[in-house]
Amino acid sequence: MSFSFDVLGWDSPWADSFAPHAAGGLTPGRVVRVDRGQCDVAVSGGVTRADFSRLDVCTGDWVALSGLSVHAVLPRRTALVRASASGVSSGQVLAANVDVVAVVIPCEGTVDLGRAERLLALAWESGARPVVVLTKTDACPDVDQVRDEVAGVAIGVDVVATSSVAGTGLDTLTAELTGTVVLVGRSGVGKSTLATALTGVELAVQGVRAADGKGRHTTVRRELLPLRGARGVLIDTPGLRGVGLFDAEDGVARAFADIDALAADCRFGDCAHGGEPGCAVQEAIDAGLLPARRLDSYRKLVRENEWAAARTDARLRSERRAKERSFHRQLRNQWNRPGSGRR
Ligand SMILES: Nc1nc2c(ncn2[C@@H]2O[C@H](COP(=O)(O)OP(=O)(O)O)[C@@H](O)[C@H]2O)c(=O)[nH]1
Ligand SMILES: [Mg+2]
Ligand SMILES: [Zn+2]
Repeated sequence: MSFSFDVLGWDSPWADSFAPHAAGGLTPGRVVRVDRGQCDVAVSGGVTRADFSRLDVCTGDWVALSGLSVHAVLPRRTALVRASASGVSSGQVLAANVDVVAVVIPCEGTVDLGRAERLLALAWESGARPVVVLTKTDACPDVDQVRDEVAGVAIGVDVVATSSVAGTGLDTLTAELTGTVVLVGRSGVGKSTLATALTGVELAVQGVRAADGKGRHTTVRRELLPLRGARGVLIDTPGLRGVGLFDAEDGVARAFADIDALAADCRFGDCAHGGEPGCAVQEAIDAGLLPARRLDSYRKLVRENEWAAARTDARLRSERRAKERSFHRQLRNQWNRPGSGRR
């Protein structure tokens, strides 16, 4: 597969950002796939495999190549980040330099609104524009009802109903997608099927588990592919089971802009909307203007975010302490070394 730099989103700000590397004789490229310690980089004229030891490289990054290794990662414009499962004091970057985050929600069973809210907070926090994609509408008896329900939690976000099987809604969706698009959502919601419809590239789609007990095909890597019609590129992601928020205060505020607006009228500036007097948010619930479920969801995400922040602070503090200790030890050893003049 080959990508044009225009389709990949190369523009004059990227060229400026790359200029010092160009002066050093390095080559620009965009990471289209990451494996253990190696990545595929789209360069002018094709895709090359490169090493990237000791660098934090993610699908979507623009990099400077020196031969067959990544020498530097250009500063990211946007990044989709979740709290890393390992508990280190950093987030895990799921995709870099994304313009549109498509939150994928299937029209089947009861819609998990809390999950939609969480993914929207993550999407807003990335700095990219969120859009909600409803999938599998062919299997849904009342798409309008689902759309209304989801629209109620997707403030300021377009909701597009699609069926990859029936081929409906795909033109409307395509019109929404420009630049670098990433699909996020739980495993099985139809991301890879949709990605195949939007790119024309056959992707691993989950099959029904075969009778012989063979494993299902699932997406295991984040992979960047050109969208049909040369309008941009798409990143398909493996299903996200856990999507912890990491440093996502602004994202939560954007995702809950309705509550944020109400909160401006609470009597106390630091109102937690948990029964304080003069709480405009509680009043809105009592008046039937805001679902209590949505406030619960908001408070849960705020608490989670605060907890993650506190944990990060604690970890950073202990990392700093460990560094200080080792520094003191080093000093001590230096002083105690024979010939240091102080024995
Ligand atoms: N009825 C219906 N099923 C779909 C549609 N899109 C995907 N599926 C099915 O949903 C399952 C999961 O799809 P997949 O694309 O692998 O989901 P992913 O895990 O999010 O990448 C597969 O069995 C698909 O055939 C659709 O538009 N309609
Ligand atoms: Mg998949
Ligand atoms: Zn309040």
